[in-house]
Amino acid sequence: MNQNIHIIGAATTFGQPRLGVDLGPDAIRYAGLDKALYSLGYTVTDAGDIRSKYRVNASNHSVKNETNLLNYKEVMDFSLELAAEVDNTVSSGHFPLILGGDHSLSIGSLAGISKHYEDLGVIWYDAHGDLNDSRTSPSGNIHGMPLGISCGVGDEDLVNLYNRGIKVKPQNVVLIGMRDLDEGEKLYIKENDILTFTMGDIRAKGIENVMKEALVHLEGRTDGIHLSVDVDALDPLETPGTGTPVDGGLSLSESQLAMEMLNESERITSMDLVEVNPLLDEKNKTAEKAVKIAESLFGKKQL
Ligand code: EXY
Ligand code: MN
Ligand code: MN
Ligand code: MN
Repeated sequence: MNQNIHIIGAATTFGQPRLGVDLGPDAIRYAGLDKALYSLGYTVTDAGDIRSKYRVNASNHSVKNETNLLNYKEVMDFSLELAAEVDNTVSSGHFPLILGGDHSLSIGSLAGISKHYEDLGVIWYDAHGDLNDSRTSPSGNIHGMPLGISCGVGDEDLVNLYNRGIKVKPQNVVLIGMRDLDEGEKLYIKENDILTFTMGDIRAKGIENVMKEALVHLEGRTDGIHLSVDVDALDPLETPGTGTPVDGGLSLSESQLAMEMLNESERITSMDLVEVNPLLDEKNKTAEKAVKIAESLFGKKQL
């Protein structure tokens, strides 16, 4: 594992309608992220937050463009800024740890990271596929679209953001924790043969076997793996402070085991940790779980 971690706060809320997710990066910091990683022996630097130059207010939030995309300009500008910061982080040899913020931030993080890899793998640990485009999306919320956009589907300017062309090949993607997929997403997964582990699969096989299969699938075909953890992958009993909770999710302990296995693989080259919304939380519990997930990825073992 890269011993130099660079934390980037991606304080965006424009990918979805619930205010407060832009406070996620500080909530995770206050839960002790820096100290936890430092204690594991890493060098940790923190870029502070990238914050939209647009202020959220009733007239600019949740405005649709002509193609069913909410807060399009805000998401576009933010993604460009984040992509540049992440690109610089990888160029300087650091591990980018991007704290969210809503999941639309992955448009920017993947745009910046993918410049450095020929065949980037992506593990998408989430209750949702985030594979919609403006036609399939039931909501118009761009946080339901970042993986689709990164795979080359949807709005042309978002797809070609920062560097032209697709950022991730669908065959290099693994979905884990799925339990809320829209019809268009299911079709896209099927047509592109994306390796998908639903909660049903995880209950049947166990998380250990699922992670083994995921790593075997990405072996050989990828030259780096980006891990995108949406805290709503966990059950809402564990992580209530998030905007789109779905019952029947992963436990903390299963997630820690999954992260430990990724640590042991030594294949993870960047990470997003997203959708922590302290305004929806119980005493910062969700941010505390997010810190535990990060600790496990960076090598802390459960007893
Ligand atoms: N699939 C739904 C939509 O596109 O609106 C819900 C998406 C929620 C996305 C969350 C963050 O992972
Ligand atoms: Mn998500
Ligand atoms: Mn590339
Ligand atoms: Mn989600």
